[in-house]
Amino acid sequence: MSWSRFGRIGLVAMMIALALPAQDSAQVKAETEKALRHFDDNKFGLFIHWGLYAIPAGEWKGKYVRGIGEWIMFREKIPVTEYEGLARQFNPVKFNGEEWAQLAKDAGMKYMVITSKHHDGFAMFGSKASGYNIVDRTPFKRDPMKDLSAACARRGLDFGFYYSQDQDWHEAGGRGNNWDFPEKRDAQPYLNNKVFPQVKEILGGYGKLGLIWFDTPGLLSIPQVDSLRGMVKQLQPSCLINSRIGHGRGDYTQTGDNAIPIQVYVADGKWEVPATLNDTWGFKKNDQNWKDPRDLIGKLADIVSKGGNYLLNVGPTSEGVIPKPSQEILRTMGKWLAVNGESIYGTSASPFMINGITWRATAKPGKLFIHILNWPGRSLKIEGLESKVTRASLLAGKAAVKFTQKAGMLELALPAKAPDVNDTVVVVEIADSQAKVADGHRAGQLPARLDLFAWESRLRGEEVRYDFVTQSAHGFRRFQSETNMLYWYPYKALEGSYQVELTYACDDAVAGSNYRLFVDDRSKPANGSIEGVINGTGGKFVTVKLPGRLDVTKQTNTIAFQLQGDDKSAPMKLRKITLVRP
Ligand code: FHN
Repeated sequence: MSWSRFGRIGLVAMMIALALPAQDSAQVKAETEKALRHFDDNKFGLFIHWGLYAIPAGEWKGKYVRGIGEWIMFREKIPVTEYEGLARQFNPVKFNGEEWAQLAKDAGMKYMVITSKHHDGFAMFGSKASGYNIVDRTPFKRDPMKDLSAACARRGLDFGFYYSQDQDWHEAGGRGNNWDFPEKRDAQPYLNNKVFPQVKEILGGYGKLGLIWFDTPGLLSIPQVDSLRGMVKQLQPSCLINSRIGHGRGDYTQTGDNAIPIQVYVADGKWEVPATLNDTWGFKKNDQNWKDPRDLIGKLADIVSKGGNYLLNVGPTSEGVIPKPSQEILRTMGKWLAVNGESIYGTSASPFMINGITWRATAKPGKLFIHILNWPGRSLKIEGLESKVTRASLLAGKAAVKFTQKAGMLELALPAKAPDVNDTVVVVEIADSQAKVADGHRAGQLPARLDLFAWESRLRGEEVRYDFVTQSAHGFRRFQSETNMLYWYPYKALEGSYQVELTYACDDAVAGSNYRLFVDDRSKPANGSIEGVINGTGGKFVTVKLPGRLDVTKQTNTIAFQLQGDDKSAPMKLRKITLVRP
């Protein structure tokens, strides 16, 4: 056999070997699967973004900096020598690990993930691998992660670390800082000298970790990612790894930021939504756009009903204080969970396809929990349940709920007003262990007309807001960066070609902007868009048929809506888009 032929075969074989995930041992597989079941039962966790960026807190040299607060070094191209100076000011004298862990507990959260090193390269733990850390470079001089991990353990909360394994704006070998380090980077020395040693430190110094939350894997190679995974699993086999380690080497899928799949999503196993309470991860003193607890409790039910976990973020100040509005929101969620937690923890995904925002379902053997998010009035009709209903009752207070069930239609008799405007849960007991649902109504199927409400979208931008009264989003201002948009996330659920209807309201005085509704699958420029003009509606909600088609594929990452050109019609109120199969 000639060398060239052997060479080619050998090269292909090597490429296949490199592309295949390095195999976990049987022990690692077993520990990972057990940890995933526990993670799935947990459902709800606290994310914490805490670092030097809490000092500028969204402002640099007297100027407000748009966008997420922890990216200020990048957005303002702050030189390393200047940004490092923040460490000398960082002295979180009000930090109290017991209080932070208790807040997570009071919120009904079961795990915590905190930034050990974000993209700015600064370690928030005592690191021997890099002197650029909170113990060696700040007046605080101690490791807050020791307190926090111990406080979580005392409360039975799983503890995990966020770690940015590729972006590092402090190091020449890290990715992202081309204003101090314009030359081409070689990642390997950076991995060998900082990433691997630091990940080993966080795995060895803070007890049993529930997970390591890697982020923005960027340009790391498959062997580099495999080395990272291998080290984690060798040191703590039960430590879960999220998909942002890269190259499909995670144990569970990390959705996009604030990105919720629009249907039940179980095809790829376990997943988790990282989400903010306002518009930033790291503290910004001017970001007071706090989400309504009703929105967040509804999102928790929505995510869990689709098979996911909810990782909700706080950004503490440079003094070590979690902003009061964040605390209040989380405690409100905790109060709801204290009464309704049975409908969240340890449940499985809805057996029904999803269409609309009136209700969601979670399940346990012999039971369905119907989460009523938008009160329908004196009755709620649920089509397609074939299992016999034996009893219905309010989860809070246990009062019986009258119902009828005939010809595949379950009708629940409801009080005139919602007992709990955040989410009223009705327990529907059924004769089967697993609910039987009629064809055409099952999770994984789609209706001929699918409503995608603004509430189900990610509101991206600092001006766009959701209004519960009109069930619509408004504030579609346009900016160079962080322009205001809505994103819906198919996550493989929507393949097809659709006509689209738009339901919106727009005062005549502000009508006239152009809009664009488009699909984006990242791999190439948006591969399908519908454009038109926002016409006046006299301020009333109307539904209009849009020209053209929207083609959604398995690769489609988002369906997006934005104004384009000018933003005169920014105050328009968008309630929903409807995808119509022709
Ligand atoms: O760039 C980071 C960002 O700062 C933040 O940490 C989020 C959290 O999911 N992750 C990356 C952006 O997706």
